[in-house]
Amino acid sequence: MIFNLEMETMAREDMQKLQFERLKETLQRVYENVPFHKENFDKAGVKLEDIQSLEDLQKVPFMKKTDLRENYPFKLFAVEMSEVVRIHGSSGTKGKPTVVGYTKKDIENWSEIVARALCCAGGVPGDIFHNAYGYGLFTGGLGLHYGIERMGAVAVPISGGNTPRQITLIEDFEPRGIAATPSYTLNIVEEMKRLGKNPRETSLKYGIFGAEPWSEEMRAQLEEELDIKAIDIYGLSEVMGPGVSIECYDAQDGLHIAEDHFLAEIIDPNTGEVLPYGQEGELVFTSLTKEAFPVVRYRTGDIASLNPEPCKCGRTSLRMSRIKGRVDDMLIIRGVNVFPTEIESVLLSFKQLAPNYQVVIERDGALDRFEVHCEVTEEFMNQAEDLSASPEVGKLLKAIGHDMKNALGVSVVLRLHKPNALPRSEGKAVRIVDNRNKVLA
Ligand code: DLL
Repeated sequence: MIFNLEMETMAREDMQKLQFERLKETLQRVYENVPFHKENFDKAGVKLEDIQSLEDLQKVPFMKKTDLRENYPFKLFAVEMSEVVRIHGSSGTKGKPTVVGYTKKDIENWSEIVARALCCAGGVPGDIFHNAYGYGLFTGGLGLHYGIERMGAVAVPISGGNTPRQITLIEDFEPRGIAATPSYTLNIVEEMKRLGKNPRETSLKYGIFGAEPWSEEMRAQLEEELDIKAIDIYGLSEVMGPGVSIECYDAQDGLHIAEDHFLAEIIDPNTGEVLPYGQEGELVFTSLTKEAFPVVRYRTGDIASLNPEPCKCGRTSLRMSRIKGRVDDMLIIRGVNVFPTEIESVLLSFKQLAPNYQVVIERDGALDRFEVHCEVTEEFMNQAEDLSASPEVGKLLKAIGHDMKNALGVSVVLRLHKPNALPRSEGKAVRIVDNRNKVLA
């Protein structure tokens, strides 16, 4: 182990003391340097002296994604541009992109956070590491890259796409670790099989998967197909990028938060009230060390819960559950709340289905109609021959429908497709297609 685990194994009171010291510094820095934060404090009637404990942070108003858009591009930066060495951001599919910045020190901290995360996930110095996250404004590629180098491993900066070449390089370079979105990794697996190769026979031992919601069933499938440990890594550009939290190789039981850098809260997304450990709600983060782009009570939109129990790996850090989904991606089907990951769990328990699906929402008069589109595997297709007529298909649809109803509490309309009929992603998979406001040409 190249890092001492001091920060990850600290007694909780000591960690909370450290967090409080860093919180005070952060709040002072943003109050003095970012008009948005000063206004937020002043409007809420909160003074810096009012924050005398970690709990007092609850007096401070939240920050939301819209605040980033309204302050586009650099108005939330807390340092002069001359101190900024890197910019990242979102693709901006909904209006203006969101932009974040890093100082030299921020990049050093982030690299160390990711290196620590990789060690937690089973990485060791000397590993060759295949990094198939996209390089660019997205934080996945470069975020992982700097951490791989900082750990003392060899980064293969392949980025996303060109799947046959990914496979060639995995064969030739013999990496021990791989990082990509879970959905893209399954596309690589699919392509390997198409090329007549056995994905279980690669040199890979562990995979660092995140950037999109994924289920336990998806983990089981990745581990089985590639004969690796599939580790969940979480992060978001607003807070830093990948590495905010990660599972450990030993337990794979919740994601350890890098608490010396990020303070986590869970709130009720409707009322904003802070919820106790164990309860599910929206994750909120405050950065504790960031210089260029500090965030204070940033509402992530991600649904999870927190667990303060020490882990069997020896770490004492707060763990967050796997992300169930995003608040905005929650589907309300006849009054029942459903996340795409819950649909995924049911679909992936059927061996006849490929791990690729989309939920399509259409407007049907005054009502919304939800259709779950999924693909059958090549094997099933060979057996069934014709998807519209085969009795096998009828049986399969009935069985999936039954399990969906049991798991979700509502029945959904299922549409089966031939293998490879649905679009594949090279990064984050698009699981929800919302056609309700589509203007027909
Ligand atoms: O996706 C950072 C990242 C890169 C994380 C590589 C992990 C690996 P953004 O593009 O800003 O940053 O998107 C952040 O992606 O709010 C979640 O909704 C989702 N997300 C990220 N990691 C996970 C995960 C990167 N492990 C948004 N499970 C977040 C579920 C995740 N959702």
